Amino acid sequence: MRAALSLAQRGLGLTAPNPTVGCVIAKDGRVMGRGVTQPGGRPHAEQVALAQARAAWGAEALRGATAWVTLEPCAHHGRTPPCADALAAAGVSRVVSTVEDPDPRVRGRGFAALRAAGLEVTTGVLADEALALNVGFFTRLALGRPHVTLKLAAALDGRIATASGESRWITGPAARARTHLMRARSDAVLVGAGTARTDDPMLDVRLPGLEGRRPLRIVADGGLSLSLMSRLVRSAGERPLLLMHREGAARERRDALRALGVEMLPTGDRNGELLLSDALARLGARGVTRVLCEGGGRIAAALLRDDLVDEIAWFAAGAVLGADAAPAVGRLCVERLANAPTFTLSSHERLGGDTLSVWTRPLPG
Ligand code: AOF
Ligand code: ZN
Repeated sequence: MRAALSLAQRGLGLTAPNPTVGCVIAKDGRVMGRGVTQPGGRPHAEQVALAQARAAWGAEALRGATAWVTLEPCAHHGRTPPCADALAAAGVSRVVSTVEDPDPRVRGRGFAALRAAGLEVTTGVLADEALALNVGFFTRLALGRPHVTLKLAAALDGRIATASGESRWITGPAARARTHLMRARSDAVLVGAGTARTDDPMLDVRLPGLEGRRPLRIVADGGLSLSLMSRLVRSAGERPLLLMHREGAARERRDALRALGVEMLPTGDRNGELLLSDALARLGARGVTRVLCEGGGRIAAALLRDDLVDEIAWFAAGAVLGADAAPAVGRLCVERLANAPTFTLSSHERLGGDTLSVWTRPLPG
């Protein structure tokens, strides 16, 4: 199952709105086929692994094999026939899996179909790892919006820029490379308008072997202040760019941005502040499952205030910048500790001279 999970991990950022699933088929101690959900979400992992096993060993050899699958095999007739039926028809005699697929078309029907066909089914193996891997898929199905990770790269006192506004680079190369890996595994990368203006970021993936990843780049830019000459806008032809803006933002500006290949997402607002929950629900509806928010302080605070942060990835550098520097998170107006957003430490590691701590919150329900 660990091998199947690490196969599945390769699909993160590529399979939305579908989950990324890994499948390993083995018999007599020998691996016969491996598969991972293909880019765009199809073919499913089981189909890929079955095809590989058949090509290498012949169809007959699959009789009596065991399939290790990181999510309940599907039971619905989508654009491809159900994986549960395909496993049974191939003669696989045992399926080992993790958790139920919460897609209303599946929800236990895959396991039931396998058992009805006479296969031995074991579930619950490495269930927590399987849930963590596809947390975007599970969050979207449960809440109708993508899973949101807030990335903060800050000094030891939580400041992200000096008093004069200098912010590059607080953390070192290992932390930056990890950020690029996190981008590659996300469906979308989000920043606020202030960060887009001061950093003029590209928000692309610059890691050997992963240059082809093109997560949707999003700027929360209520008044459409983003310069037409910014690197984000200038690269909108090759890498998708979406701007969340207030419904009343200037029409000429919208037309000019659209003409440059930028997609517009008109979003409701409360006293001029974009309703990020609405915008995220719209992103969920179009299939986005994993969003990485890279700041700055204002959008970080807005997301936290509206209870929209599922995970914080906290990169800490060994500098102290002091209260005259910009904070990683803007004003939250928390008066009582009991009302502060709280997270639980899920991992902590050293990255060169910096550290990365990942803090999470359980999915409601
Ligand atoms: C599997 N194996 O590798 C994946 C599954 O639109 P469709 O027909 O491709 O179905 C999408 C649903 O299939 C998705 O919501 C989830 O329930 C399941 N994904 N199932 O057996 C896979 N990716
Ligand atoms: Zn399937």
